[in-house]
Amino acid sequence: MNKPLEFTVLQEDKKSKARLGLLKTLHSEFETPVFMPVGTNATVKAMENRELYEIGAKIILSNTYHLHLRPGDEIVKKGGGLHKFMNWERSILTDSGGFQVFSLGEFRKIKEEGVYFKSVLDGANLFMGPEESIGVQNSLGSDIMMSFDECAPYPASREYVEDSYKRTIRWAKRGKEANKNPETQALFGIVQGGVYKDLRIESAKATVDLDFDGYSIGGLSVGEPKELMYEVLDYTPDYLPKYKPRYLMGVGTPDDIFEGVIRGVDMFDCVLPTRIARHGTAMTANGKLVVRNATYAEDFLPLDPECDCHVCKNYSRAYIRHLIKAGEILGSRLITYHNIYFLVNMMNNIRAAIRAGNLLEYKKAFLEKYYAE
Ligand code: PRF
Ligand code: ZN
Repeated sequence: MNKPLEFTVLQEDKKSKARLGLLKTLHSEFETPVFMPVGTNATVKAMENRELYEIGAKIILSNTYHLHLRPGDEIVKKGGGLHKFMNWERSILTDSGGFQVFSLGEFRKIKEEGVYFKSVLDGANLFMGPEESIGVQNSLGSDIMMSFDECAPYPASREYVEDSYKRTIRWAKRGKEANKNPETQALFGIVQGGVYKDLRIESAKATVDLDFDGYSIGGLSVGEPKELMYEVLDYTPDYLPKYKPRYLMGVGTPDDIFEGVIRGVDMFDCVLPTRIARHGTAMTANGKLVVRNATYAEDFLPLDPECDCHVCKNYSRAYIRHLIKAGEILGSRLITYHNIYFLVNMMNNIRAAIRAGNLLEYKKAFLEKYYAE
């Protein structure tokens, strides 16, 4: 049987659980830890693919739920699959829709067979279960698919979280059996269990028993204190196979990425850099910069003087502020480009630091500067 995904651990950090890895899918190969820009509607908002290539993004994330509702996975399939439809040559990871059904659904009812919900677009009554989710992801043809899961809210009772993680395991098994393309599309299992240590460990063990191509850690960054998330990340990776990729879902502030990397996480995604860009905020080595602010009206420096990106080499804060104030879409585009570059570059530096054996020093220096008052 051909393998849809190959993962090699190239080097392990001596002072933390961080690892440098090489991940190969049928569309691209790249080193990990990696940051995946979010392209929910088959587009990383405001970016053209050639710009993402130029930035160095090797894998993007897209959403089963959104593409199923619009334009419909049958249309994407007719268009030759998601890669061809959006003309993206590199890797694509698709989230299963489990999380999106919960965070976006108007009305939703969780049953053993799956989730009944109303479309946010036209109010139609819809259903998605593990077989449907994998079916849609098979039509999209993503390189890495996610199991259909339930992300319990925070806070949630032990009883609720226990029920929910156990159902997630049963759904993961059904989804794996429903996968029509195991030779071309990898499938990850998702560990849930909230912030209850024993439930997390049981969830991890049961998910690993089902044998997936990689493992996601879900149910975090849903409103719990950061310390609790780090605590879960302290032990969860120990129950996952060392030689398979680990993905921390929906996590992507610089501090959380560093905390995840030193605990053994390989993949991250977050809407933060693209979302704040559209509201006029840039990420810089010295922290967030609200370019919108009047302070920058006559500031002719680049967004981040330490950045080598195309935007920082060609445009000033004053100009970009003017674009944003005038409601010009180029303003959003330029900040989005820079913010994605910023995180992709941060990941490059993280991998270089693992290689050089000075990750903890780099982490300290980066975070002290980024979060300085
Ligand atoms: N499950 C899925 N997608 C997700 C999450 C999850 O728990 C999260 C939680 N941070 C983000 N995206 N399927
Ligand atoms: Zn820049």
